[in-house]
Amino acid sequence: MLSVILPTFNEAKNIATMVSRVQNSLEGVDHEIIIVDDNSPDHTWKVAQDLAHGRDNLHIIRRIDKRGLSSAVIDGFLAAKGDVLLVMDADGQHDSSLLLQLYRAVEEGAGIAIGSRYIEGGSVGQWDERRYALSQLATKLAISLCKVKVVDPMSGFFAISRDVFEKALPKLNPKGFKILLDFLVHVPKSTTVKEIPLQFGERMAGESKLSRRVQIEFLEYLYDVTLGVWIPLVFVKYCIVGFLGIGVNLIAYMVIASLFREHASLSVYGFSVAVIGATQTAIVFNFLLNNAWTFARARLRGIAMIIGFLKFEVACAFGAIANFAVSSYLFSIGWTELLCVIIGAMVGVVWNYTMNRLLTWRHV
Ligand SMILES: Nc1nc2c(ncn2[C@@H]2O[C@H](COP(=O)(O)OP(=O)(O)OP(=O)(O)O)[C@@H](O)[C@H]2O)c(=O)[nH]1
Ligand SMILES: [Mg+2]
Repeated sequence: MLSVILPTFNEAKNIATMVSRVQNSLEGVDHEIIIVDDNSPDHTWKVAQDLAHGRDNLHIIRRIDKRGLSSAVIDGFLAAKGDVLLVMDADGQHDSSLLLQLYRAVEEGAGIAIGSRYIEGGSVGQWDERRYALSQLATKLAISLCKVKVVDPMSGFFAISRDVFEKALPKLNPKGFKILLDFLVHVPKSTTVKEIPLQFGERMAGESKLSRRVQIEFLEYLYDVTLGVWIPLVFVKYCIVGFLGIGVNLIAYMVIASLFREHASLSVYGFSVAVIGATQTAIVFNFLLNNAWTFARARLRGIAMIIGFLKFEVACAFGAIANFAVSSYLFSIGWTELLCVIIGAMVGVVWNYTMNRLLTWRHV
């Protein structure tokens, strides 16, 4: 049996045409269609639910707390009954006459069958030069990561056997748009891939969701499956923010200290106020940037943000204590001064990063 997954976000005007195209192309073939909609503001889910009345091979999954193409496809696959799982865009860009060929290719032994825009006979349609160049670059980077030989690892139109899906499932990283790439990075090396030429068409109605954010998510994905295996991206971001925080601390110190300076000399009181003021400024800066960027997925708002800030202060204070304890211990046993300071700072960073992940931004 074939399960066709149609991920949708604001495709209300296209979904009825898509369902009938799929059904016409699969006449006589045992199949089901699963629409996975992320609670679209244009009520695609409602249009789809109305279409599902009286059809027992059309199912709708409406997700209210999740957003993202890759994770939508995985949720669709998880709900599917078929032994072959297929995904297709719901905007009309994928030629439904290939459905049967992709299905048959997997039935005849391929682990994955891809509608490929870059093999002979395929095309990307009417892209401007910039999008074509970006896609070429992304494709080259992607190919270098794949376990198997493939020409178009970034296609959104492919079929996969249940067996191969199950094997890759525990390792998947459903970030962003590129679900096929994620499979090709995680399938067993022995998986056979068949590519069938696809002429990428024009979107019917509505707008593309391929935003800049999706492109950044792609870069993040590349990091996650390479260096990120050893050092998680959030930790790298946290360190970058911390590094910028040192600059903010320094500038804030100079500004506040200048207010207390009289004839080029600074009292102990003035120095203390400047240090405390600068530290607090840096803590606020770090918190805001971490909340907006490092932990964007678990971003805190309103009251939760204020409570989160207090937790962040506590975590930073503990980080400072850990820093102090380790560096002064190393110094007391005779280590060189600079090494003590560096190791102490590193322990402090890892300590408050861990505390903040556990306490402040728990749902990353
Ligand atoms: N469930 C779900 N579906 C999505 C999401 N983003 C995109 N989609 C669907 O995924 C398919 C592909 O999205 P498009 O915006 O057409 O992306 P694209 O085809 O790569 O880019 P264009 O060529 O610019 O259209 C469409 O059916 C979208 O409705 C999402 O966050 N959640
Ligand atoms: Mg599209």
